[in-house]
Amino acid sequence: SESAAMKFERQHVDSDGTSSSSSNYCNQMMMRRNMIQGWCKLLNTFVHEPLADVQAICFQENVICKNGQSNCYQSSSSMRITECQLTSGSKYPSCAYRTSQMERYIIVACEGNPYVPVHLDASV
Ligand code: PAX
Repeated sequence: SESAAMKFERQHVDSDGTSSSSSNYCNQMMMRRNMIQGWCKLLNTFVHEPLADVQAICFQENVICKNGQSNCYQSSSSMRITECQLTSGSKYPSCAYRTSQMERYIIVACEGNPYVPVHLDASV
């Protein structure tokens, strides 16, 4: 079955994705990565950097997570990301997303041994 680390990679890492020039990127990726399952996820971030660079964030600046836990880390460099925001009025299973490219520091929660990202907390 899928580990938490594998689920994070499926939902949040698209290293080869060109910083998504297509306005259809999110509609395609949310489907292709099996994220339209029972409901429309409101917000999802894809990171367009090498997996090793995303995994390395677990050893960068320790910050408090939104839920108060202390296992969050902020990237020391800004990263190329695409944010997928559910458009108002879209109804499952027709989840429609707005695609926005940006350059942000990302904050991930890490767990396990090896210590790897399992949750994307925010981009700042
Ligand atoms: P998740 O379900 O929140 O977390 P996501 O990141 O894809 O998934 P399982 O066993 O799967 O339930 N975990 C933690 N979660 C939160 N905080 C800490 N510190 C933590 N440590 C471990 C995946 C797993 O990580 C575990 C948690 O128990 C889960 O284990 O975000 C809602 C979703 O939107 C995404 C990120 C979330 O999905 P919210 O609003 O609750 O923070 N998302 C959110 C995003 O992609 N981009 C964004 O900018 C924001 C704000």
